[in-house]
Amino acid sequence: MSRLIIVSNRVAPISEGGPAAGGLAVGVYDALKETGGMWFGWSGDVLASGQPQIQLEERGPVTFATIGLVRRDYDQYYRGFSNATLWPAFHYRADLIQYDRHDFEGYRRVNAWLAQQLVPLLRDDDVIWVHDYHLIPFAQALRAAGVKNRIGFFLHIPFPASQVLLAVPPHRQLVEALCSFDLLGFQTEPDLRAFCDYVVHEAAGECEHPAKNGSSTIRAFGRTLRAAAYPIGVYPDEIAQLAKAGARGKPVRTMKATLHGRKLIMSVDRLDYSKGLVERFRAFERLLDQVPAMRNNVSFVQIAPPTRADMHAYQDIRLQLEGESGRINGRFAELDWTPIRYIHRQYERQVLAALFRESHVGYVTPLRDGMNLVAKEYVSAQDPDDPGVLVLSRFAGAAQELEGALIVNPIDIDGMAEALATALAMPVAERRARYRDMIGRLRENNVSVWRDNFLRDLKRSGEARPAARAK
Ligand code: GDG
Repeated sequence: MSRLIIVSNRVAPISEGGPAAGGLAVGVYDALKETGGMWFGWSGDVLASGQPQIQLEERGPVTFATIGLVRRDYDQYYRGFSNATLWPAFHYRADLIQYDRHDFEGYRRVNAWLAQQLVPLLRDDDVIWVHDYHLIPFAQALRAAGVKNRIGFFLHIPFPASQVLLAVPPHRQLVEALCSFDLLGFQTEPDLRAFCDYVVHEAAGECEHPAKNGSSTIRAFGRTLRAAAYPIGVYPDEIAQLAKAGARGKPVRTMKATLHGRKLIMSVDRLDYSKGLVERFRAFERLLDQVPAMRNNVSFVQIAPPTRADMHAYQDIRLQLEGESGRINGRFAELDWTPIRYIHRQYERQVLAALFRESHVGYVTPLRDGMNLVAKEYVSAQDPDDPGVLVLSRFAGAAQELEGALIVNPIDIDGMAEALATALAMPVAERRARYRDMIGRLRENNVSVWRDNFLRDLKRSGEARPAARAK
């Protein structure tokens, strides 16, 4: 069996039992344990001086290979091109795109350097799976170093419409770099279509879709490769267990006591401008405005742990949100009731799952999101007899699958307020029917299915390569 090599910007922190982060990290780690292999990426350390050295840590059949970044590389590759250019562009925020050609050079330089670090650790029949927008040029860099292995790429975030991608000055180099992979995985069919649209209309390439299921064939930049949508999933039964256990725990029981029987709306997101938090707060305010009976009868808990806090756009959204929650609470709070509990801190997975289970509404309304695992975790955590209702943005990849949610447009504040009112009043029979529909899909398409489908197609994709070389 070929070894699996996972390459991602960050390597999930591993404790004795496996990755602490859960979900995706566990899914990937399970595959690594099965075939043996390596997880390679940045350690998270930023070095003030000196030359970063690769650290190898063996855990049974899996090697964790991590390396630090020097300050300039962190600034250009991570804060710069990855997170100030690609992240806003790929989330349709052309207004927030910052571009500096030195950062793009740094991005390519770091990709090439990371690839050089990996090459001596590779064996001929290793299968390499690269993750996310930080590493778009990685296959090109490996190919330049003579690597002939199969290399796949999964994009966790949306692939933008061509007109938005064109705003990123080196858009053509990025798409050409993507075409150096053997298989491209996107979260949803619309993302795949957006990629094909660029290939056909901006790069004079071809995109051939299969008659039935299966991957599309892309011909562009002198290469032939495959591409398909692989919606990422969760382990729903594991989350349900976690939620049940957590609901018995002290933090959640104490929190529940403070509700005094009021209904609970729950949201959990990294504090990112793509997650639509400001619009979400305003829609909750609109609900209180328009339905006075809701006042003092519903509490909204928003957990939003910090992320990329050294970047301006993230400092801005934090200030804005602090302003909005203060304003809305100032307007509606009573001596015994705070409408919005906004918490800028991380919680344990088990506590989150239990809060999902105890709540009446899961309020997940990103402006754009590749998939949004919180939506899937929310549904998984529910009590089948008395499930909560998911209010979900149409712009989350998850909306393609979770048709049992109340689907909203996060720009439409009135529409979201109405959906909240509908969710809070929904009879149990309808809640159960919606839950059954969604949990069925989540079980069918869990994170193992996502991983196995991608790896199956990656192993097959090698068949397309000889033709590509002949061109
Ligand atoms: C990217 C794409 C895509 C959040 N707060 C805490 C915490 N979390 C966990 C959630 C969930 C994960 O972090 C967030 O995943 P999302 O999918 O919601 O969003 P991104 O971080 O933006 O992820 C996204 C994903 O990649 C996978 O492909 O779905 O579209 O943007 O698992 O539960 N976990 C803990 N404490 C917290 O306070 N323990």
